[in-house]
Amino acid sequence: IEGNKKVCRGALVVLEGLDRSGKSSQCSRLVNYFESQGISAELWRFPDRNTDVGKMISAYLTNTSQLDDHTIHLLFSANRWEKRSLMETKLKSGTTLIVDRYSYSGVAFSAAKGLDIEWCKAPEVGLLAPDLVAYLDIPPEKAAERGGYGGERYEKLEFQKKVAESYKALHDVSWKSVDACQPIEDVEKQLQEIVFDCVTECQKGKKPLS
Ligand code: T5A
Ligand code: NA
Repeated sequence: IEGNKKVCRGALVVLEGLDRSGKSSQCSRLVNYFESQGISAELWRFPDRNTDVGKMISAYLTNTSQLDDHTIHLLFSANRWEKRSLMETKLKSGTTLIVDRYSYSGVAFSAAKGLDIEWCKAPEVGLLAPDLVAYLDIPPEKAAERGGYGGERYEKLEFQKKVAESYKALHDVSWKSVDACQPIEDVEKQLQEIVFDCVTECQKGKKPLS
């Protein structure tokens, strides 16, 4: 006999934006906020540099290895696929996941190199769909001023301008944009409101996980 246990799942929340838009800062603030509200939440990030695939990605990003553009694209995607089932288990057990970059980074960065956007999207099909995508909106020039770019492969103004264009092409009405040029606490407040609404919707169990 199937039980009729009430489903109370976690929300899959994704933060996207250019390098230095403030994603990592805001992701940790969000997790702290939800924990203070008694809501179970975890911080996730892609690339996850700890797996074998993640180590290959990290070597590429730090310019210690060279890879064909298609190859690195598929590795970024594989890095999400290797975490998919754990992601599903966590969400079903009621944990909200605050994810620092996801498929949109994968598509936006590879498309910025000139790869066909439909080709870029294909390996992402079948990954879990986010309940919310929050976009930290900042002009590339402003982002470049923040703390200085490190030495990683994509941290160059000209390339970030192209990434901004690809993000624009991916943006749909369901995305929530936040002005990432505001003081860090103001961005935090706005994100809290947007994300809290999404988390409570998911907890009611009305939105199936897809
Ligand atoms: N990538 C990623 C792909 O090509 N394909 C993929 O599929 C994926 C998943 C690594 C690279 O990989 C690419 C994209 C990236 O180029 P990463 O490891 O996420 O991705 O990159 P990081 O270098 O860790 O992080 P970012 O550069 O993206 O920075 P964040 O997380 O956006 O910004 P954050 O929070 O670290 O803040 C940056 C600085 O700004 C300050 C912070 O204190 C910090 O100094 N700051 C603010 N200053 C003023 N006002 C505010 N509101 C501020 N918010 C933050
Ligand atoms: Na980051």
